[in-house]
Amino acid sequence: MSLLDIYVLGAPILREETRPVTEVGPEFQKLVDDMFETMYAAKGIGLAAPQVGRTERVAVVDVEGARHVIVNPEIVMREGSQKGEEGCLSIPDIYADVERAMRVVVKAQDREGKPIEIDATELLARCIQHEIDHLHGKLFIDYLGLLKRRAALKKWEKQRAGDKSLTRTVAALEVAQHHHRDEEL
Ligand code: K2U
Ligand code: ZN
Repeated sequence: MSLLDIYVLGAPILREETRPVTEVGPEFQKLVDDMFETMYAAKGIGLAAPQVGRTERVAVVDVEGARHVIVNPEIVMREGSQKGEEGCLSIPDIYADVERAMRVVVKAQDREGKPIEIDATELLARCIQHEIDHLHGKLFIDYLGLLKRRAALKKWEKQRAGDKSLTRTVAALEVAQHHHRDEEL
């Protein structure tokens, strides 16, 4: 598995529509594995293909251990509302409150292309809505009012301080030290 570069705000790919996934062969499954590894290394709980420069309509999520690969996802039911703080791995260090549906039911395919249905609430619902937005070129800052969005973009430009690169590299996680003392003895 490999760590992929994350595209940041300003990279055109983040604003493009993704293409429906039509085959889930080994190359696709390697992309999914690399997306999970990159998401964990970046300390995210979701990651969508455009964020790593790919146009496939696929995202990965891991919210409190609920791990999902969502291929060609469609929200078929929305219920209630929740307001909560969001960030984005493509817009580091910018946070703002976003209103989302409290509950969503999503029809998608899994990493083998099998149809799945996910009934999610709270943070998992928020994360899935955030990722599906990515698959249609939408970012959480698009939901902010004019003043809040301007403030966020001003902060983003300031912290970029002239850095024009459109990608960021993610530091590999410390390799988990497996303590098998008894087996070593
Ligand atoms: O898609 C992404 O950029 C990863 C997002 C997903 C996300 C955003 C807002 C709320 C839930 C999920 C985040 O950067 S992952 C970082 C994070 C971790 C825990 C809670 C909120 C955000
Ligand atoms: Zn994001």
